[in-house]
Amino acid sequence: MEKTLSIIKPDGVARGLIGEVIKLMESNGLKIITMKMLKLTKDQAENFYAVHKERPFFQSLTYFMTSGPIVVMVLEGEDAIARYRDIMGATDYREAAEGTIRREFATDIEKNIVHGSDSPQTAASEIGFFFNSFEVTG
Ligand code: 3AN
Repeated sequence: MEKTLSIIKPDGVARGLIGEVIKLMESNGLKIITMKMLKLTKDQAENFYAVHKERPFFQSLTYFMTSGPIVVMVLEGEDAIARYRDIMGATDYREAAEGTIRREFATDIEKNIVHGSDSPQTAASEIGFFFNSFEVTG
C-alpha cells in the first residue's frame, strides 16, 4: 500500500467540485485516510512549491494557491501515487485524457483543480508538510 498527498486547489473548492473529485478518487480504489480544509499563507505556498521557485509562473502559482481555501488529503491504495496522477490527468488540461479530473473540469494550466505528489519522496515530504503523525491514520 502506498500513500500520496492530494490537494483540491482554490478553484476546485470555489467551483463546488470537492464531491466530484472525491467520487473519482473513491471509485478508482483510493481511500481517504485523513483530510482537512485550510487556507495557505504566501510563505506556506512558496515553501510548498519551492521546487518551482525559478519557474516563470512561481509568483502567480503561489498567489493563486493562497486565493481561497484548499482541501488536503492523504490517499492510500495500491500504486496510489501513479494511480492518482492518472485520475488527475496531464498538467495541461488540453492534453489530459478523457475522464480525468483536469480534462473534465480544468480551464487553465495553472488553475487545474488538483495537485498530487509525483514520487514516494515528494509524497512523504508533502504529507509531512500538512499533517502530523497523529492525523495520518492507517
Ligand atoms: P503537476 O501538478 O501536474 O505535477 P507541476 O508539478 O509541473 O505539475 O506544476 C505544479 C503546478 O504549477 C501545476 N499544477 C500548475 O498549477 C502550475 N503550472 C505548471 N506548469 C505551468 C505553466 N506552464 N504555466 C502556469 N502554471 C503552471
